[in-house]
Amino acid sequence: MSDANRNDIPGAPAPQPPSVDEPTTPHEPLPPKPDQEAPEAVSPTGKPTGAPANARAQSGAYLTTAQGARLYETDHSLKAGARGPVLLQDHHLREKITHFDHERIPERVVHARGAAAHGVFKGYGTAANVTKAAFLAKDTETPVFVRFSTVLGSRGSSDTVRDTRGFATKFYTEEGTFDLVGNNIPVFFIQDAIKFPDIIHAGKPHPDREIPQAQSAHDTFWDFVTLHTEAVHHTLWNMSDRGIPRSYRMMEGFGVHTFRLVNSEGATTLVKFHWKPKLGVHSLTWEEAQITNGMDPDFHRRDLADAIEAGAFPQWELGIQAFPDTPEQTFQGIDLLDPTNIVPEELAPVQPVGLLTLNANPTNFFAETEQVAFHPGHLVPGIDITDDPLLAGRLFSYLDTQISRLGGPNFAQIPINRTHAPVNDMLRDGMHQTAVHAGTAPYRPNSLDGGCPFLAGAENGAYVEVPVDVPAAKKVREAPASFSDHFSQPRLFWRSMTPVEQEHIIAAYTFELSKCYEQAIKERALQVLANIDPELCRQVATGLGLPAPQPTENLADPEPSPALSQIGKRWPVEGRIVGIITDGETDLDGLASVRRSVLAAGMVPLIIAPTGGHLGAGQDALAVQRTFANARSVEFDALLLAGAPVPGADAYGARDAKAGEPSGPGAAIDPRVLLMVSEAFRHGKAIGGWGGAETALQAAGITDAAAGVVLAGDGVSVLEQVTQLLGEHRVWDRFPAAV
Ligand code: HDD
Repeated sequence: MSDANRNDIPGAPAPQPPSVDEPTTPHEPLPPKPDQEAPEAVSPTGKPTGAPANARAQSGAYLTTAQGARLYETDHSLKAGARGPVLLQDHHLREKITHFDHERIPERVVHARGAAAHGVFKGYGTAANVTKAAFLAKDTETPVFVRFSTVLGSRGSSDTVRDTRGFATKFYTEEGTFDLVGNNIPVFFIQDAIKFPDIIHAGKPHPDREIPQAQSAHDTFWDFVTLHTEAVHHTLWNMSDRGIPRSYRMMEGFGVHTFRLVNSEGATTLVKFHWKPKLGVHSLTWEEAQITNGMDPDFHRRDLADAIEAGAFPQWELGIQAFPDTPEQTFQGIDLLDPTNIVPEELAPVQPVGLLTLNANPTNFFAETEQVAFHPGHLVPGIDITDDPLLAGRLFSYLDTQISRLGGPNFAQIPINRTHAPVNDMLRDGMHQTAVHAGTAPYRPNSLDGGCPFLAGAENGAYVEVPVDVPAAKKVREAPASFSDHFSQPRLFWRSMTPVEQEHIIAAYTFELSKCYEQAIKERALQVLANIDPELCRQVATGLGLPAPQPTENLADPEPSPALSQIGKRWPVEGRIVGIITDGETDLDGLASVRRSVLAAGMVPLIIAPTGGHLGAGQDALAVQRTFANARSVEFDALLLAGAPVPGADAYGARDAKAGEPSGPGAAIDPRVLLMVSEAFRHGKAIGGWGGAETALQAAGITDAAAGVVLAGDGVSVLEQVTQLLGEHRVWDRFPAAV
């Protein structure tokens, strides 16, 4: 268009004189225009992050197309007449359906099912002697995003399956993002990443029928873990109560590998990372887990989100076990490069270095929980890797899988994955590029973009390799001899369990192996168990109806590690769920004061009544949260039976008895109440009652003298004792039990 023509257009800008600068003159890169900036993360708490307003996905009050054109209707396709054919020219219809057709992305190849939360990590500054990583070395706060997951199940599978749980933390530090991609079990199935596809193929559903979902109780899993005896230790942890956590809030987390920390003097220390939950480590019983799979497949996801929403923010202390960085990379004979090993805490105490608090739920599951991408190779200055061969393969796998899962190499620009440190990389273009890179010289050195970006120098840079000696060696495909002890650590774990925990392990092996069809696999599994402990083997063999083989290994005699047991301590009760069963005759004043006391103890009271609605009327009316129809014992950590006003009177639905039904005390008590009470009793839960509550207990076959059953005149004193019992998680005296 000529200048003469442009001037013809009303309002067109006047022509500018040509630039006097040569286009090749070096200059600082121009900042991107505001409307070209990549979207910023929006604070989960709704607080401004400094992100430009145009970064929000939704703005304006009107429904629009993706191009911002306002729509006047969205429920009817454009047609030639109300009964006529739909017209192809309907852009809104095509855009809406096309976008919907592409809403799904591939789920993670492992850890597909998860739940996440935002939070903050407060470094105590106590790690300064071992690392220069500022978020650990300084008394400072770092934003975090944590995703918990199961490993084997697909995205829609149940939460409470027997499996390892992922515990992945993204620290948005000022020095770049550090990801600690760990599990709730401190050891791994395999010692070399080259076997990872194999163990996962074995654990995932069978390729012909795609069953069973999210289970290890099938032939291929047990085939693999009995043929690869390095898997024995991790499998034993999975068969223990650690495989069925009560809540994500009540799990430990482990970095698993040994990492190398570097301090400001350049001195190095080998460490293992541990997350210790403030609420203690607690598990479901196997029967609870199975019932929960049906009653509430989202149990763990809901539990985490509800607790955070209620302000019961879960917390974990981060700790490290520190070992001298010797050329052997062993500690008291334990090979630190073997990820099937733990170092007992009694030998190397876990030293606290910071506190994690999860305080905000994600705003959008897909944008955050689904699209977050962790990587064990995301390191900051002061944290380095070791030569653990399992870790080496991971360093390759995560970026690789994410390119496929997140549709190209630019997923670091997705809001949840964006570092909080300034980014000036030389990575350019590619699918889903949302940044508008300025400048002309994405290479170094350059003389065009003012020489920018500059290098940090070894002092401040990340990925400054510690110059450790690599012994002169031949290329081989083999493991060191020290990797071949597969039984002494499992034996250590077994011997560190209390009798109740051992009972659960025996039941778990018996259940899982009974689901295998191949006799040879069961027999091989029994041989493995004999090499852990003959009594464990004998009891599982009895359950399977098979002979118990003799050990083929020399059984080690390790010192037990009491720190591995979950039982015997007292823990805070915050966030515990207390179910209160009522009926139409419950004394409402007493009920209200018990409810207040539950809340005052930081727990969650849920009133269960025959029908929904309210108990009482007016200002003092109490909302019913669960009914006999939708409640099940597994939802509650403790059960209270709010007594009938007249002691001894039939209660809990008794008045609904139909003619012809058996009579007598408790005979007509609603069977759903009896089921709730008897399950809670069987699962070792504290049960309290007052007033006429004993009627229901007796009808459920429970005597008031039974362990963990509290009966008293008023609800508040019952609750006090029940709260004491809850501090120990379960009434362990009721075990070994039928579950
Ligand atoms: Fe892995 C995901 C933890 C070994 C390959 N892994 C993944 C997640 C966790 C772990 C928590 C989910 C992260 C999230 O929430 O998005 N993985 C571990 C631990 C391991 C381990 C603690 C051993 C110590 N993993 C491991 C090996 C390989 C992988 C040996 C491959 C050689 N892991 C992957 C993966 C995943 C993954 C395929 C799937 C989705 C993803 O990475 O982003 O790359």
